[in-house]
Amino acid sequence: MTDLPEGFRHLPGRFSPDVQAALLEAVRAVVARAPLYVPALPRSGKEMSVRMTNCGALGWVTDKQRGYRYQAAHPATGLPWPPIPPALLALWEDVADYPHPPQACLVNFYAASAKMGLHQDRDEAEFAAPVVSVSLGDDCLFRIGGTKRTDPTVSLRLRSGDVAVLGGESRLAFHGVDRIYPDTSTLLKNGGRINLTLRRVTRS
Ligand code: MD3
Ligand code: FE
Repeated sequence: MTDLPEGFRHLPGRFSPDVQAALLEAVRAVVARAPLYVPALPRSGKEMSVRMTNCGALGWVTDKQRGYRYQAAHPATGLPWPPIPPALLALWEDVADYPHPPQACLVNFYAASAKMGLHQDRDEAEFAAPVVSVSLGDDCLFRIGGTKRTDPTVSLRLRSGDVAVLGGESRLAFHGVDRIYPDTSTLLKNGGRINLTLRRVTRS
């Protein structure tokens, strides 16, 4: 039994079902303008199982040729990312304890079989800002460890409406999504899980 890393905060049920439905509509509007795409790992070109898009001034993208990076345009359409929905900017103000607004909001879509391997988020230049995550739809099994890949990990279930704040030591903790629990939420008509992560990318 290991402790959660310092600076990790889990806010279960931070959003009511009504607000979750409103956030989902905002995400659908983002996806209509910035379609989900299939990210690929650098060098190997292996496709990830999670589908992604972004909103905000900058978006996190990855492909075989150019690898992990932030950029201002959608990789397929070449258009700027849509703005971050006001309700998510308000959440950041409420929980981030950081004096500047988020620059990027990564939208991850998980079908029932999708997962995300253990990794660190280190493509940002600013680690003093937390990452703020919102879960919508089916539950997942989330795992978080320490700042070394071999550190012990703890698993917890993230549910629709939960928020997680990854600040302090936890900002550089290894983490991943081991599985989705199908049919655990009725929010998404066809099932699956959406995770939104709000981030600061550049140093202020
Ligand atoms: C811990 N997303 O987008 S959210 C990611 O559920 C990512 O889609 C997962 O890992 C998902 O990079 C996990 C919770 C989360 C987000 C960012 C973190 C945990 C984190 C950054 C540092 C440490
Ligand atoms: Fe991550």
